[in-house]
This record gives sequence, structure tokens and C-alpha cells, in this order.
Amino acid sequence: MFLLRAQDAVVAAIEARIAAHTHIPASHGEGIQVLHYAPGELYEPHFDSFHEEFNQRNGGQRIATLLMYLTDVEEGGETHFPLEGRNGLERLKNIDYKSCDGGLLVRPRAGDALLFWNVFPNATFDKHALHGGCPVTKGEKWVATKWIRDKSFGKA
Ligand code: PD2
Ligand code: ZN
Repeated sequence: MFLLRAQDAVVAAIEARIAAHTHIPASHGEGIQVLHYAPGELYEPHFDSFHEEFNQRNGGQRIATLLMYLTDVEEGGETHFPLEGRNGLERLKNIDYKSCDGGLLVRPRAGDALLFWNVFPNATFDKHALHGGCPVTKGEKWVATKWIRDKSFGKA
């Protein structure tokens, strides 16, 4: 589900903290998205950045993503960056997107937040930002996502 930006005092306080930590004004954020994964569920690897102009008309590019882990997960559910690390792009040649090995795995821990950049500082596309959510194999996973644009995002 999606929350509206500053829809209540708690959400506004979280967004103020995100702005303080990222140094990007809260007005550049989309509304927080809350995700739930039951056992067996996953998020296939993807880029959060946009290629087409249409999705950038309001707010421009999604330059950064902040994931806030709301639960520990008993097993699985890591956020996976398959192309991250030394020679990571070499893995593009024979990548098994569902394998969840190679690259960087971030284990969800309640209270942790993970900030990553979807583009280089000059706003060009960064393939290393490919990421997915590995299957939850035991327990459940709740996470809240804040996508951050390079310009003010209206009506969030
Ligand atoms: O839940 C995750 O780990 C995850 C993985 C990839 C969330 C997102 N993408 C997202 O919300 O963009
Ligand atoms: Zn994503």
C-alpha cells in the first residue's frame, strides 16, 4: 500500500529524518510504499530508475531509494544487488536472476534502513543498482520504501 506524504505526524517525522540523513528535501520523496512478503514471495530484480520520459514528468528521475526494514525475517528475504562489487557487471553475461547469490546481500533487520543510489552523481543510469528481494523462506517480511526524485514530486 501507499501512504501519502506527511499524511500524519508519524509519517511526517519519518520523512523529516529521511531528508536529514539523505540531504534531499522531503518534497522530492514519493509517498512511502509498504510491502509485505509471505513465505515464498519475492521481488524480482529490477531498476527503480526510469528510462522513459513519461514517468519523469513529475519529479524527474528516481535518484535514490531508501528501504526501511520493519521486521526481522527468520530466513531469506534479503535485498540482493546481483551486480554489485568488483567486476560485478561481468555477472550480467550469465546471470540467474532468481538465484540470490553473487553480489551484495543485505539481511533485513527491524529498525535498519538501507540507502542506495540508482544513478551516478551526473544522473546517468547505473547498472550496479539492479536489485531484488530474495524469497522469504521462513517468517514474513515487512518493508517500507521511499523513492527519492531529483526534483520536487507533486501530489504525493
Ligand atoms: O523488499 C525489498 O527488499 C525490495 C527489493 C527491491 C524492495 C524494493 N526493491 C523496492 O521497494 O523498490
Ligand atoms: Zn526496488
